[in-house]
Amino acid sequence: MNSGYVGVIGRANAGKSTLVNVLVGEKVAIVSPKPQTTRDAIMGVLTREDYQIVFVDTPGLYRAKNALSQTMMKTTQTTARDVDLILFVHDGHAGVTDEDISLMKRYSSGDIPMVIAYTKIDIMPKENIPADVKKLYEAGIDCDVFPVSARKGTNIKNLEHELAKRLPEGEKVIPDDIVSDKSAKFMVAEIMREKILLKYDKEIPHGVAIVVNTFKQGENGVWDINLDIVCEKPNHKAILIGKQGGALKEVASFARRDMEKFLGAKVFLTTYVKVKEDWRDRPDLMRDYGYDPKKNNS
Ligand SMILES: Nc1nc2c(ncn2[C@@H]2O[C@H](COP(=O)(O)OP(=O)(O)OP(=O)(O)O)[C@@H](O)[C@H]2O)c(=O)[nH]1
Ligand SMILES: [Mg+2]
Repeated sequence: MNSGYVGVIGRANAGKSTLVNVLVGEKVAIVSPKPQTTRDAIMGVLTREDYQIVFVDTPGLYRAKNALSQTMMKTTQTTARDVDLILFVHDGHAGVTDEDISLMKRYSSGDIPMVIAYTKIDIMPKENIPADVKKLYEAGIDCDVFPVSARKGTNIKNLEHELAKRLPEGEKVIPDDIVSDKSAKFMVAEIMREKILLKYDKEIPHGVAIVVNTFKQGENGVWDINLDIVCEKPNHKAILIGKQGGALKEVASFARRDMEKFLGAKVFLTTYVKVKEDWRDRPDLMRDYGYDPKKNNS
């Protein structure tokens, strides 16, 4: 059989996590319309009878403005060096810029083979596709390009087969029943962050970290989850909570519903908003929140 690791790389907001979720057939990574949604390398495993593809979703390429985004970029670079194949995800509906071309060149110039998923074709004129593919080819990018829509499922099966074909021959690297490398506790924190990304604007969601203090299932089957929503400024805290706690109540209720779906049981969720000024530039706090700046120094 063919098996191996596929690093999913591309600009922030390109649609990487959505594509990984669709390929894997389960939600392993959160998704939002805001850039820098994904902060970690997240594994999503697709096991079929005759191949296994281990996708590694990564933080989107973005100009780092603080220690957190620097750490995220390091995570992406480390992943890109340590996979069998790179799946470069490009947002087709955003057109092809010189910056896109230079990023594609950078990732296709090494020893690791690369293919391009040209995604979001459901929201763009189809006639732009051949022109963009030609532009990439003329710019010297010598990779196969697969136009897809993760949202509509267009061409996803074909992409899956093409990726499998390009992986080396070998045994499965991950046991059959494993879909992600992340714990349920991690996913619960991510679900909370996703709802915050969807509800709040500007810097607020980007400055949020989630710390899960309690995560245990009672004898009656109900999960008791207590978490801190850490933000960067007192005025962010006020906005997160909202008038008479209304905003937080709403966002927590959306999060609780998704957590219940994910855990398959009732959830009793309590949330607390805390302020830690500039935590995104403080390595000690970043480490406490799961974004260790030293982790990917290899
Ligand atoms: N119309 C359409 N929208 C899509 C498609 N794929 C992703 N999106 C949307 O694009 C936005 C970004 O998607 P994500 O999957 O979070 O993008 P990402 O590349 O993982 O982003 P980062 O983690 O921030 O780097 C979301 O609003 C998605 O719903 C697609 O095939 N079609
Ligand atoms: Mg993502």
